[in-house]
Amino acid sequence: MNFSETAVRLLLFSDLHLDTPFRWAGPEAARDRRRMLRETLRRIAQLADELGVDAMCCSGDLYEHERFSPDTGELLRGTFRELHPLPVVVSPGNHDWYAPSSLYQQVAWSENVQVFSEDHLTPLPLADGLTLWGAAHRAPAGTRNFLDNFAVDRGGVHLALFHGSEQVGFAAQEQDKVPHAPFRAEQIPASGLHHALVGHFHTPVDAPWHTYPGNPDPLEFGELGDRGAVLVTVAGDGAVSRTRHRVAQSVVSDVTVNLDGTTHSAQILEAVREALLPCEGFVRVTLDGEIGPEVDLRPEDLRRESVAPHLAGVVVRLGALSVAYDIAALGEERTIRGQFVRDVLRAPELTDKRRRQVLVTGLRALDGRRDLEVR
Ligand SMILES: [Mn+2]
Repeated sequence: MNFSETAVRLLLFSDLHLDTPFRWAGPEAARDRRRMLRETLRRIAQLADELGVDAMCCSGDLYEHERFSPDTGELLRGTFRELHPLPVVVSPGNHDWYAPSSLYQQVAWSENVQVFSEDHLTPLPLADGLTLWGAAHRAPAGTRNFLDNFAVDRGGVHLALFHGSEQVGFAAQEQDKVPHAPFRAEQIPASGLHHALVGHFHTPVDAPWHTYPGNPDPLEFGELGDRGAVLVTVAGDGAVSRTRHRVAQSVVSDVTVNLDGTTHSAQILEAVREALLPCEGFVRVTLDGEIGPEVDLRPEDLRRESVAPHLAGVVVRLGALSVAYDIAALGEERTIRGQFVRDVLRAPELTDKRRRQVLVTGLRALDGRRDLEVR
């Protein structure tokens, strides 16, 4: 293929996280979610075929090292082999790090599969005049910046494929994580690369010098952005254009149910049922509003079987939920809880918010309720 005459087209994806545990879901729902990830891989491969791309590229976290099974290896081997002779190129990340124990070294890959295995960028000629540079994480943590002291050593157009944390995006994408293979965007052109195809951030990024496809099938609730597989078209002068394709096989959504004025638990059940009626797939329910003090609310009463048997999974969380106690009236009572209210109202060291939390939690405990920890 002579690259100067015709553009090269690559299908990029990352962070599929096959076999991820989905700890927030029950065992059955989690298994269902993992099946969806497998179907998403099949969909991406099918898309590569439909689009007639020149290569399929994965920038890491294809699967989870601690959790993969022989079935995962067969899924990957079979899916990639069916694409033969289309090149399939992988740069391992921090979850699918390259080692003797990894699938990358255990599976008998077809000859179209190329896995980068060095801890520094090495060249793979993709077409006449187009070089793809890739590297591997070789441990689950502590991988250094692949772009430090790197410079291309030949002419033509240069792309990089690796798993790493772009430093400006890092703060927004992962507040409390340690950066893996951190790099600065300006290092990409400075090293002679025209563009970097990267993985690790789950929220998609289309930056001038780099592209994060984002996880293609939902891993969490509340994921934003146009995630999926990215068709990357590379022109003869190194200019890159990107088209995003949705490939998700799971349906995941968020619903907020307002419980203002609720006085007993059957009303809550009804409200949640009604809100979930038009939904499908996996839904996270957030409860908010002000409920009466007598409501016996237990999230375990809101299991999928009782509120929405038509859904694949339901997760309930308490949002800005409060209890409508009449504090002034309670403070007049000649009772233990009246005394409790007076003591808390007099305590000088409490902020207003904290005072309210102590009152509501204490009053619920005095009512014999430990069901609801109020925020
Ligand atoms: Mn990662």
